[in-house]
Amino acid sequence: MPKSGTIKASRRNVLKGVGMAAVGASLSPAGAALAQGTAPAAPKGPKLLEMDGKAKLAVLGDKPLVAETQAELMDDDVTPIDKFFIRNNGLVPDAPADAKAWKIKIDGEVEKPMDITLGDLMSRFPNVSYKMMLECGGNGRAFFSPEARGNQWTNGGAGCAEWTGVRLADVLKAAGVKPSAVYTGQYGADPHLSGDATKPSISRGVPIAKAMEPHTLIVFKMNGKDLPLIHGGPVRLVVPGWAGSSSTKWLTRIWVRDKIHDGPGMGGFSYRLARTPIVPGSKGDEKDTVILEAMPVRAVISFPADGAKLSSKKLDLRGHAWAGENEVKTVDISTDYGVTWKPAKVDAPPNKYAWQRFTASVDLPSAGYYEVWAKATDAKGVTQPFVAGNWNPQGYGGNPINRIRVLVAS
Ligand SMILES: Nc1nc2c(c(=O)[nH]1)N[C@H]1C(S)=C(S)[C@@H](COP(=O)(O)O)O[C@H]1N2
Ligand SMILES: [Mo]
Repeated sequence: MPKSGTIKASRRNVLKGVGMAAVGASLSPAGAALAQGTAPAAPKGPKLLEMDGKAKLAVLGDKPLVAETQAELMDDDVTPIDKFFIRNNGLVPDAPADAKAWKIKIDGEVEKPMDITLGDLMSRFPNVSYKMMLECGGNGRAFFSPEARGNQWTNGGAGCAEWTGVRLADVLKAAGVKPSAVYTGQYGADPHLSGDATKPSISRGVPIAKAMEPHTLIVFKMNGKDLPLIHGGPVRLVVPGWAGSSSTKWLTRIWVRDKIHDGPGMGGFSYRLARTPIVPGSKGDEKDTVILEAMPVRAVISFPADGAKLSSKKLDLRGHAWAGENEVKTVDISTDYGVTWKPAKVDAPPNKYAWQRFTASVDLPSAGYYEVWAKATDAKGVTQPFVAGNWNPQGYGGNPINRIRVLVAS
């Protein structure tokens, strides 16, 4: 079977010849039932996160901590904090004793550089709330073949929280952006993995136009609660629809640059796509890359779980779809490996950059094994490929059609 969709999630186990059993065991009790009798022993699933205030997310890396949200935990309209994915590049800084005294520096190509406390920021500028996607640039990396370097995200490096903060545009306008401004250079308080606090773990930025977009926020609340430390509290950026790496956590400085920012995470192959398509598995040329900005269109079935055993041939499924800068127009469902498709019902987003609920009722023709596929298409007509294409060394932009496996009981 080609590596694609959810199938690749269990690739290692598939190679060991246990396939379905592995997925069933790792993703759902129902799946375990489905797998009964199909494999000699159910192998271990992914390591599950054990952290106060967090659900048992799938751990992709320990140091730095990286954990993704299983598809069946992506079912809420607004992702609860405990189910929200975690992506650190360095260590987690200490929580400040007084969050309101946390300082953010705005400098560089501005008329009036400032050092503003979080308390002042909250009271000086209008507070706004939006439900918006945050998605790791590497989401979908696990679907690339051959394997691309980095955390093997399936589709769970994404969530839609309600973020409250102030518009970065309002703050930059108060600082007086000079005509020479081109890009932001953003810094956080998290120490580098080596423990060297003077070395940034990552420092990314965005073009001034995206920084000035009214949904780009300096955020201090997540789902109405003080922003948790693990998600960048007390204050972070949220640059919605774009690779999550630009959404700097533990924000300490926005350096307005007169050129494209060159901090750690901006160079090499980091968050870059191949400008000219390269042979999968080849080295590529750093000079022939472009910066990854908006994330691609994606649908994820959140119910039922991959590997579910269904008691009826009638399946009411649901999930979420999103498309970076764009709105999702249609989601289509196939239960015959893409031969025929049926449109799902797609809800409008509550605001720009929120994910959209889709629901569908499908009648499976008989008892037995089926795959259910979901494919989203955005307002510009851009849809998802059957396999992760445009291979690049660090595996960005992998968004093949989502696939789950179900077994209809006889
Ligand atoms: N300071 C800082 N900001 C950061 C990161 C980081 O390691 N340090 N990781 C980035 C990446 S790659 C992503 S995908 C998001 C993840 O945010 P979350 O952990 O709240 O889900 O934060 C971004 N902001
Ligand atoms: Mo990320």
